[in-house]
Formats: sequence, structure tokens, C-alpha cells
Amino acid sequence: MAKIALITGATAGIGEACAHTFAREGYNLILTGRRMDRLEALAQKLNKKYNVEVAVSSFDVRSREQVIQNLEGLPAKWKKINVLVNNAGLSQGLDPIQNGNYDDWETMIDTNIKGLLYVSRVVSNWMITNGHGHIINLGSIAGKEVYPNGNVYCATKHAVDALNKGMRMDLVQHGIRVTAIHPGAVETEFSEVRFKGDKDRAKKVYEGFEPLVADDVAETIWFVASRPAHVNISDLVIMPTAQATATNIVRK
Ligand code: NDP
Ligand code: 8X3
Repeated sequence: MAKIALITGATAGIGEACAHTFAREGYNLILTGRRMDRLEALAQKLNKKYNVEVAVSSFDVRSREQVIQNLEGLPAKWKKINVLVNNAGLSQGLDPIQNGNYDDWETMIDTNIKGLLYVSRVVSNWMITNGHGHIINLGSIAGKEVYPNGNVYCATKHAVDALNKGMRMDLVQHGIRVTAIHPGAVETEFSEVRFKGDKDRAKKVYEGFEPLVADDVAETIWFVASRPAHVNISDLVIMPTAQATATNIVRK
């Protein structure tokens, strides 16, 4: 029987790349995100290319009710899940704390921390029932370091780092693997979302050096997921070669 992966935030960037990678490896997929048109188009494409089954579920991870209703509403066969990629997340703004936008703060906290918690609460129980599973959390270099004006985004990713450690401790007795992946700069829709559609400002983030692309991270996630069952990679930082720390990027 094919294995199953649930990928949150599969409508773009790293999540979408993970969907391609896991489908290529023969996994059936549950793909989530808010943009249903993108989920449906991706599902069709993956089904045609790799002959895998793809279920799509559109919800906002910030809504506890939507998360529980949509995930618990999936047919029982989809709950025999092997891998959860907790990827849905975003940054909003890049402002000093004294000028911070309250709505931006709440969006980041609700998405990156609370959304990840809601999904994990539901899916970890399926994994406990199944007696196995692997949760892969998308942290960030921003969860290891703090950079000027990154304040709240960095705090949310530090929270993911802490939750990753906590999940590992709580789930180890159930044989469930837990991993955090912490990328440096990856060129996706991330900066466009951070700068609220300002494509020029977003493009500048990646100018003068070669950033990671979503596939670099997806292949790393696949490496982590495909280790033998007795191996748990707990924490992994992946950076562009030109980036040494959150702020030290060599641009030519
Ligand atoms: P993208 O903006 O390209 O993709 C983000 C994904 O998250 C989209 O599929 C989006 O789907 C989903 N998402 C955002 N908010 C919600 C929500 N409220 N409910 C459901 N889904 C949501 O960014 P990336 O692929 O770069 O980011 C993926 C993860 O990687 C994030 O957690 C990010 O913090 C992390 N990361 C990114 C780095 C980078 O440099 N790009 C570096 C380190 C970590 P939709 O809008 O359809 O809901
Ligand atoms: C995304 C990477 O450095 O923009 O998490 O915070 S960074």
C-alpha cells in the first residue's frame, strides 16, 4: 500500500515542491492551503504524472474549527498517514517593534505557531493510533537567530524550534519521528507575501547571490523522511552557500 504524506501550504513554494517530490517517490498526498484552484490544478498534475492519489483540503490554518473539521472529515483511509510536513507559514512586514503592525503580528503568530499546533494536535493522534509517523516542521534560520526588524517573525520561528523539541519529547514514546528543517533564504513567494505584493522589493531580497530554491529544501525533506525507521534527524539547518548567518549574505 502506498504511503501517505500530508503537506500544509502546498499551493506555493516549498510545500508545492514537497508535493512533487513525495509524489515522485510514490506517496499518496493530502494537500492543503487556502487557494483551492491551485490545490486542484496541482492534484490533477501529480495524479497524471505520477499516478498517485491526491486529496485536497482547503482551509485556513489560523482557524481551529476549520482545521479540525477539514482534517477529521477526511475518509478513514487518509488518516493512515506516514508523514506530516508542517509547512504553511508566512512573514508579514519588516518593521521595528515600535512601529509594528498589530494585524501583521497576529497573522504571523496565528499562522506560524497556532496553525502548526492545531494541525499537529489532530495528526499526531492519528499517528499514535497507527503506531508510527513522522512530523517535519518548517522552522527557519529566523528560528535560530534574530535579525533587525525580524522581531515577531523570528519569535514565531523560535517557537517552532521549541515546539519541535517538545513534540519530539512527547511523541518519542509512540515511535513517532519529529524533525525541524531550518532554511536560510529560499526564493519562493515568501518575500512577496512579506512585502504584501511588492514584487520589486521582494526581488531585491535575492539579488546578487544564489538563494536556495524550493526544490533544494524539498529534496532535503525527502532525505530526512526516507532515512531508515530507527533514524531521526532532529534538527537541520540548510543555507545558500553565499549565506553564512541570517544577516551575513555575500552579494556580488
Ligand atoms: P510561500 O509563500 O511560497 O508558500 C507559503 C504557503 O503557506 C502557501 O502554500 C500558503 O498557501 C500557505 N499558507 C500561508 N498562510 C496560510 C494560512 N493561513 N492557512 C493555510 N495555508 C497558509 O512561502 P515558502 O514556501 O517560502 O514558505 C513555506 C514555509 O517555509 C513557511 O513556514 C516559511 O516560514 C518557511 N521558510 C521559508 C523560507 C524562505 O526564505 N522562503 C526560509 C525559511 C523558512 P495559501 O496562501 O494558498 O493559503
Ligand atoms: C525565511 C528566511 O531570513 O527571511 O524564514 O527570515 S528569513
